[in-house]
Amino acid sequence: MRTQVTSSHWGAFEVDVEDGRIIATRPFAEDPHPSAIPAILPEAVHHRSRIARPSVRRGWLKSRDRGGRGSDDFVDLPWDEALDIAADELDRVRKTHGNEAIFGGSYGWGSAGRFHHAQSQAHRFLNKIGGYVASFGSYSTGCAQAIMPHVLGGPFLKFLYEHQDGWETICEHTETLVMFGGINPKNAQVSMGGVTRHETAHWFDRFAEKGMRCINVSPQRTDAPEGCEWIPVTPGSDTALMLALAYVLETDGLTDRSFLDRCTVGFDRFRPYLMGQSDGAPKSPEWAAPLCGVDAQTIRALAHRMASTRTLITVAWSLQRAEHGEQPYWMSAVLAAMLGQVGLPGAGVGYGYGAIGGVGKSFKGLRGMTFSQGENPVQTVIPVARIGDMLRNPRQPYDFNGRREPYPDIKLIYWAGGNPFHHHQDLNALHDAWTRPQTIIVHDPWWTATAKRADIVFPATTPYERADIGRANLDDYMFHMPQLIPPVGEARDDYEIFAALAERLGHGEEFTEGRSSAEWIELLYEEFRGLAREEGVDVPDLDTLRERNWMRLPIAARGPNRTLLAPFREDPEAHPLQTPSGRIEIFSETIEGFGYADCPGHPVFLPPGEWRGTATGAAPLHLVSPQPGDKLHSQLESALADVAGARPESVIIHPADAAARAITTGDLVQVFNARGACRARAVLSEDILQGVVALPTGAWFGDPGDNIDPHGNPNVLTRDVGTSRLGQGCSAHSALVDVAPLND
Ligand SMILES: Nc1nc2c(c(=O)[nH]1)N[C@H]1C(S)=C(S)[C@@H](COP(=O)(O)OP(=O)(O)OC[C@H]3O[C@@H](n4cnc5c(=O)[nH]c(N)nc54)[C@H](O)[C@@H]3O)O[C@H]1N2
Ligand SMILES: Nc1nc2c(c(=O)[nH]1)N[C@H]1C(S)=C(S)[C@@H](COP(=O)(O)OP(=O)(O)OC[C@H]3O[C@@H](n4cnc5c(=O)[nH]c(N)nc54)[C@H](O)[C@@H]3O)O[C@H]1N2
Ligand SMILES: [Mo]
Repeated sequence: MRTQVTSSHWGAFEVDVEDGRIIATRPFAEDPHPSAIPAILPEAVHHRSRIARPSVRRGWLKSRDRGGRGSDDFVDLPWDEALDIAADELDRVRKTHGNEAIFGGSYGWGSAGRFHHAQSQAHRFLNKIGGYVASFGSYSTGCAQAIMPHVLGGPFLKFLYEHQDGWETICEHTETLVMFGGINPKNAQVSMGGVTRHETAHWFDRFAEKGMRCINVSPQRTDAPEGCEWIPVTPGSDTALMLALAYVLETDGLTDRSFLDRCTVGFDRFRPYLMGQSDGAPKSPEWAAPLCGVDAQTIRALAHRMASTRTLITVAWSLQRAEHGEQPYWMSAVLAAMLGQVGLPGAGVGYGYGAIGGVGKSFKGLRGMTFSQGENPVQTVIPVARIGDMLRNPRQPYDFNGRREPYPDIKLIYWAGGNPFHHHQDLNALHDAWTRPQTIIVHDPWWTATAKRADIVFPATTPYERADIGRANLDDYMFHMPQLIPPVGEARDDYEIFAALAERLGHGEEFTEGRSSAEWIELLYEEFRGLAREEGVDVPDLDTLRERNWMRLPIAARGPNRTLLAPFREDPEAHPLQTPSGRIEIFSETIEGFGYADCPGHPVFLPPGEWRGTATGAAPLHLVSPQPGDKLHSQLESALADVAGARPESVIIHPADAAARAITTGDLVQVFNARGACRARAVLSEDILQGVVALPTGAWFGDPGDNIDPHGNPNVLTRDVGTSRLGQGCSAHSALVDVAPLND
């Protein structure tokens, strides 16, 4: 038996290997709160749901049929034959319809590892063969990435990862932490590319010792660690609550006028709306209370507390993964500006603490170790969550952040490293839209719902079957991720698959530049080493790292560090924001100029199409579909689903809502609305607001014949609409459903 360490999106862990099989995993010794996710790895990696061989769908192979996706069987083919077929098809499509007919956004998390990053591999390959239609943003923060540059300037992700206050700063200075959507250590288990030391829970212990007041404003108590106060709030109503807090500041003389004058523009254009002069509705606590479910007295007391103490407002990403998700993001910045504490350590506003483990950590940035994707000759880009819309409406115009463009007419979809039949909303509608392209090619290690709905499927290796380097910008460890086992079945690395296709299409040399993956890793690593040296960080050579398996980089910031917007606060003339005015934009002429009713020139409360305010007898409950605690998205699901009693997935429901439906804990239920239905197992809890149910994402979507999804995938229920014409993000958290008992 041999034991080595590897890294993953959910952290580092030790792996025991015997006779070419992973037999056990154990926590990494330096991780104070290791994730339990890797425990299922031995079962998952060797699971019967692994794709054994290249597979081509029978109906497509015979007659280019498009209707049988998801129900047809597959023909196993030798690699060379399957690669020939895929290359011929790519060539046919690019010659007949142009590369604008190839959608290669290929969104998804895939696996960690600097070189074998499936999405980058796919993009590089498609660029080399003439380009592809790309996608912008993410399901995580797509809407925020569109709205926040108008408000605070700068790429939003740079703010988030490089400038926001670190945990040390918060611990030292913050007195009141107001968390819209909570800060959940369950989600902080993972981080893009890896998080080695899981520390979020530990920071909350420190906050408690210090006597910091931590207030979780969320439909679920469990969205923040135990010991935090809980203000239950109706999903989709946070902007109303923030407006009422702003109203109290303004009417009780607590607005920081001098900060607004120095550092913001447009308060005078916003104030008439806040005070109700422009629409006859003062945004008072009495106005907000019935909308958000928080009583007026609580709102007043919270506003006073926020104005009289060092207060940090944090907003979870989930709030913008909802219809009109632009508004709570914009309004939280306005509220922070009115409090006048923006730019002070431990105060102001921050986004996505706890969403992933890396947010709040501060490290010296090190560049390098990215596999170049090259240039995309095709200019067409769609907002990532509009894929269903795109497939349904070829050549039809749509709006996005001030531009109006037609959707491309897609004939071929290429996906490697993502699972759209996990991540997209309204999966039954996506299944129908998915019949429109002529050809779908997918790489995945497992027979996911997406692989099952493809025409050509290539089995990809997992990270345990190839060597790589593990390193993330939000982490201070670096790993040589060894090849632990031989490829399972006939799986090949994404790189090998793309190299073979590029070769057949006459671009082999451009794709590989004559290098094997080992040579690429060596090259990327040496580049990184050189750049690190320039930053004064010594990194050993690759052989040494391979020998050591892992190392900690001396890049952690010491002591209280980073404060968001401190130089700007100090001197807004000398350090302007990258907004048109150089200030925080409470009113945006740019956005006003777009003329969007669903995102006007200043923040407003716009109720979602589906929320408690529009609840009907047919769909009376608000569904939130958070990330799963036991895994990353849909990954490792096939093995988890084997555990007795694990599926269908659990739905959390308030005891009063359950009683009205004669449901008790453990009952098999169906969750349903006009878009679809899924099975679930009821869990009664007082920790969720009455009228709301929570069903995590990640259960594998079933087969086309199922009229009720067997495992509990919430995306059969969610609505496929953009957040607004501005952000066009994903609106997963805005959906109404009902729940009913089922016979077991
Ligand atoms: N209802 C609802 N839906 C949501 C959300 C929500 O909150 N609610 N959240 C959204 C968010 S924020 C996100 S980020 C998405 C996540 O959606 P995805 O990122 O698409 O989900 P994953 O399950 O991580 O998909 C990764 C796929 O890559 C495969 N894979 C892993 N390693 C490799 C590899 O080396 N090569 C190849 N070829 N494949 C590999 C895995 O097997 C898996 O099928 O879901 C979104 N969907
Ligand atoms: N274990 C694990 N961790 C993960 C992931 C995973 O799959 N598994 N995925 C990662 C990814 S890709 C992402 S993007 C992040 C996502 O991180 P987040 O966006 O923060 O996470 P969610 O789980 O979607 O939502 C968090 C909570 O928001 C609350 N919520 C929903 N709607 C509203 C609302 O309108 N108002 C308020 N106040 N609260 C609301 C819900 O109760 C929900 O539990 O998580 C990351 N972390
Ligand atoms: Mo995400």
